[in-house]
Amino acid sequence: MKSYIFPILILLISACKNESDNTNKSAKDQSKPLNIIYIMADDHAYQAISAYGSEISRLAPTPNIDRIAKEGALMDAVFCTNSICGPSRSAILTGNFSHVNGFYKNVNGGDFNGEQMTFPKIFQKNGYQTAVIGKWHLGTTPTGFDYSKVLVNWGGQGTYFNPQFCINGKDTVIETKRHSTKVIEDDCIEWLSSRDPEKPFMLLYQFKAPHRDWRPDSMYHDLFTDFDFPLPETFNDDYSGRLAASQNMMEIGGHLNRRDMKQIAPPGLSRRDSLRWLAYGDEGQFWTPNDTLQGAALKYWKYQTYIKDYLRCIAGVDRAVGRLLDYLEENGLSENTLVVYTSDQGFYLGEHGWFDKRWMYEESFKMPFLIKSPKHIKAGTVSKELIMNIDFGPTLLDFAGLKIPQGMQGKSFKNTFEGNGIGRDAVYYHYYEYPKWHKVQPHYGIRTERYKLIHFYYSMDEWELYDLQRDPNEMNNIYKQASPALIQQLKKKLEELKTQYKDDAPIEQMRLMTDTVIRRVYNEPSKRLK
Ligand code: SGN
Ligand code: CA
Repeated sequence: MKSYIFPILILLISACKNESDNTNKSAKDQSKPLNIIYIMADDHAYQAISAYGSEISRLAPTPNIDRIAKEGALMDAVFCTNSICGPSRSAILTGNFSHVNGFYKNVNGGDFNGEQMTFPKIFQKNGYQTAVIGKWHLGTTPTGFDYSKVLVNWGGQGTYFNPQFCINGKDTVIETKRHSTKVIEDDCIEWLSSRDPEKPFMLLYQFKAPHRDWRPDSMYHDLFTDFDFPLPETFNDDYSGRLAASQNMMEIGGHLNRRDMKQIAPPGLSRRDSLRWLAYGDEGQFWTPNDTLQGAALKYWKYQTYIKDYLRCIAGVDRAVGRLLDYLEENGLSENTLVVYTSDQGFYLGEHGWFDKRWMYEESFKMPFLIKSPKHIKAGTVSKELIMNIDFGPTLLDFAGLKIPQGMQGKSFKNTFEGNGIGRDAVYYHYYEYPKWHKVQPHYGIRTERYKLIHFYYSMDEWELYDLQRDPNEMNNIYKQASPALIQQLKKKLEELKTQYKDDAPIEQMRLMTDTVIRRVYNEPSKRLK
């Protein structure tokens, strides 16, 4: 009898022990702080991410970036508050609009004040290991990070080849072998591998690609050589009814320069003359690569050259994202790591005949945003919630269970994934930089689910109104035809948001913000290699 009882007892005890181990393990997992990886490309248009389903992306798919949406969510109405690099990045870091965080222009806009509250600082204070690797473009040394390795050459933009990085604000290194995307990819994996596994982490993983002048890694040169991309519907827009747009300097036909088109400067020129030769076209100067290419054929050639190089740069980014997702899986980190993929703003891929960004029109205003966190977000979620880039910081903090500081204007949208709305019926936008680069008139405006109202106020007084349901390409400015009741309702909302976000200074003061020259003090020369 005794001989039976003994093994049964052992079995019972070990079963109980296993159960308690499992409970402990899952309780431990539940209580483990969430890791965050925030991936941001530079100028990556949502049209060039296949999860968003555009025609272009069907021909140039991004299977790895798409995995994030497949395993998590695709956000389809995320907007930038000021659609250029530095201003978008500072809005994201601080959770505040440009006029509040102080960094509202890339050109003559000074440097980012790193003393203010940013979301990475809160992660750092709460025991997270924090790092930023890649593009930064804010002049001052990153604050709130245990480790930073950021691009510093070419005015902080960095270059695709021979990029220079500044490490922790001190040591500058130049990379002569690998393409910028590959260096950033390798550095992020290396940082993750050498972290303290006992502590949570928060990594900003920020590519230079696919920013102008679109120079892909040579391993992608053979992509897209056997077909051409279709032209967007609005490729030959004549800007009628839109005065500000008609004054732009970002046309595929008129403003792509020789460097963009990978022309080689004639031998024997001084460095200065060679740079000037390559920049020829920026101001609308006519040039053609040979005597025969003219008119529509020339514009077509420029478009194909541009879009193919742009998409080749994205192929590199997609590869890097795939490697990161694999790394997380192989190292048991997938379950407890939230991953975001976004871009600092949208971009024109020939729509309205353009490249670049800045306008409040959809292609540059809308940001791609894919997010996964298996514990919190149901795979395959698609959201149309109106989100702004100032919401990113608060949302990441909220997911990690950290307190959102009172001073942040953005709002967490975590509860979107719990089936609730965030209670917002319009987003607000304000762009300031003028005339360099690309001659986009300063403007502010609002977008609701259906309408967009824009005011160009700098050296004109022009209102534009679009019905996005009937006119998703924003070709018909209906401001003059719309019912007074609709205009009144939208202007009321605009005023409400201006007051709510404290952007209610008189127009003269706004113009002054455009005109004021704030010198860059910290910009990289001291950190740059000579
Ligand atoms: C550079 C580009 C511009 C671009 C700005 C801002 N010119 O100046 O075309 O709009 O950056 O880009 S280039 O000839 O130097 O490439 S941003 O992403 O930093 O906002
Ligand atoms: Ca950018």
